[in-house]
Amino acid sequence: MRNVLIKGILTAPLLSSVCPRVPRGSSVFQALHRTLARPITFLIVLAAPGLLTCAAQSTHPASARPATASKSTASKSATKTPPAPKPLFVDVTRAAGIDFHLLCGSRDKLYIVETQCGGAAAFDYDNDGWMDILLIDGSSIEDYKAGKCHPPKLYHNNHDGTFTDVSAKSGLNFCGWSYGVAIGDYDNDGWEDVYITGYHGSALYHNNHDGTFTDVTAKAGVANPTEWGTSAAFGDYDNDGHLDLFVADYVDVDMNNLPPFGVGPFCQYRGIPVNCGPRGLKGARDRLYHNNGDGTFTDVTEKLNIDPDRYYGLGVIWLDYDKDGCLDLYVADDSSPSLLYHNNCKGGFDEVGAEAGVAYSSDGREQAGMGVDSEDYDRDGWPDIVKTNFSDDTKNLYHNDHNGEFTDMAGPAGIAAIGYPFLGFGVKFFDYDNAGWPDIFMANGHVDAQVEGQTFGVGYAERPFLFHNLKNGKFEEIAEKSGPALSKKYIGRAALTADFWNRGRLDLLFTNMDGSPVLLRNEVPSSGHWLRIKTIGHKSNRDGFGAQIEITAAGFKQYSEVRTNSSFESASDPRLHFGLGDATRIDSIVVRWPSGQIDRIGPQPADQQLTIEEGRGLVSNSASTPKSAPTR
Ligand SMILES: [Ca+2]
Ligand SMILES: [Ca+2]
Ligand SMILES: [Ca+2]
Repeated sequence: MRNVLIKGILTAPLLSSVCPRVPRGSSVFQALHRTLARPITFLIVLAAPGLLTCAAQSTHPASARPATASKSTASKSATKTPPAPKPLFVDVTRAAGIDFHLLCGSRDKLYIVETQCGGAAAFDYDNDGWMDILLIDGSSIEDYKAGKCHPPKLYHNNHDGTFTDVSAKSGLNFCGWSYGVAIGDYDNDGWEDVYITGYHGSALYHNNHDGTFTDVTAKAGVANPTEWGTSAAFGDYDNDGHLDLFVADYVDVDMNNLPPFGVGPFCQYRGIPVNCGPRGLKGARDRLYHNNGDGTFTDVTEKLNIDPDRYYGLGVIWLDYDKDGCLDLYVADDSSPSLLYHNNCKGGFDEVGAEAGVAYSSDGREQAGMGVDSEDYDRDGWPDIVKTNFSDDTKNLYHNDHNGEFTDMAGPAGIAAIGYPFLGFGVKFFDYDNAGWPDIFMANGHVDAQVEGQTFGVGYAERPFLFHNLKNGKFEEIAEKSGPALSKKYIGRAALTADFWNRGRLDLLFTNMDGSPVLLRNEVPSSGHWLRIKTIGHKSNRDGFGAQIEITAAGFKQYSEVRTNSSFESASDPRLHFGLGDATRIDSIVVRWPSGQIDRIGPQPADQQLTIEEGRGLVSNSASTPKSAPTR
């Protein structure tokens, strides 16, 4: 995460003495990929004279952008003074009964362990058909050492716009320093279970079907005891019907011997003393746990050669980018190459991030990846990837080229320049206006409190982004036009989407460092028609994670994959939501299950939820609320 100037100095000069783009997949590139993984090399390069010029070339063109972008935005808003439009999203956090304060060490963020808190999940823990909310708390160094607990808060959805804190009886009694959350029904009993990541100790909670959970970590063997877990995700990589678990692990630091604030080359940002790392610190190895189907997991990290270079793992998503029916895995790494594990459909993976074009920036630099999500934003039938990065860097919009490779379209799509000075964390594709085209939400917020008040155009608290899909491969960033809630500055971390009130609209929730989360109710005035699909697997995993769904409406196809874990330390509504625009019916639905089973459903009216079971097809449909017809 440390600044791109350091990254530029460290990486760009190595790629070539004249800084051309190194072709992806070239042997030179791959050799550099391997070389760059070793911290010792960074020090050598840093010390080498004459390399700063190249680094400056690499970073300069883009560094000129933020000033231009913000200037033009400012002048536009100053001259136009449009009437205040109706807000698209309204902050209902307090009105909904959410009363939560995220603790994550000191407000000055003196140590790296104080910078990455804030996991959150939307999931239906009691199977009443309404999405509930789980908010993960952090800790402080003092409390952690003293054994003082900061368990998560579970909020039950009351169906009337409010939530009730049911934490006390939930049994979700995590004690330690927690960061992220993954949701999945690991035992296929039809009830969602909870995995909470933590510093040197994560925990799996089994859902007891009565509003309580039991800590089954020890039996399951997923304690992740020596790593600092951040994001995690359930996905069935071997298609045996049991959800496996991937845990992104970040940095290997000793809580009793944390690197002193501001001391050393990796503890500076633009000349300001800040918390140290992750560069200069030992990475923690990501872990993959195979579900044995009997309530236990086997750590297959070493066997399957997962993260051998111990990159700084932060974001993770399971997706089938080549649509071969076997789930692949993409990991956003901080200050190191991001990794794409191609599933060989034989129980193993080949890491192909560099060849596929998703390991580095388009000009060959390591980036500081934070959050990640996937949808088919241009409706060509293939899943694309969005990834957030550190400040002084563009975020990535990786377009799936259908041949195993991706092209970063952030620049042409209009998300690169505006995002440059921002530090992005949680990120979600979601069709907020039900137009039929996925839009993008990004939660922003820096990791260094010391940047606040500086003059170089990077803030600590930052406003989020709402990128509206213009249906032509481009996006328009409209957060400041969408009302006061998205115009404010936050220190954003997790971000998730859910149809919290079963209205056929996707709402938002994101977390805010050292503060309250933000629950945003979707109030888009002219929302399109919609379809929501809940999947129930039988031979496949019960959640249906990994199922590929293609719908056709008004002559257009939309493609999506079932999952809950993505973004940053987050879990979103697992029910697939499709915006339909003006279409009042869906002509066909095709579900390809991880088992290989294909279910086809014929014409259906819009504006309802369908429950589709593997091998049985459509088993129930419900216009979830009688007055849920879209406002036209
Ligand atoms: Ca519920
Ligand atoms: Ca379960
Ligand atoms: Ca499995």
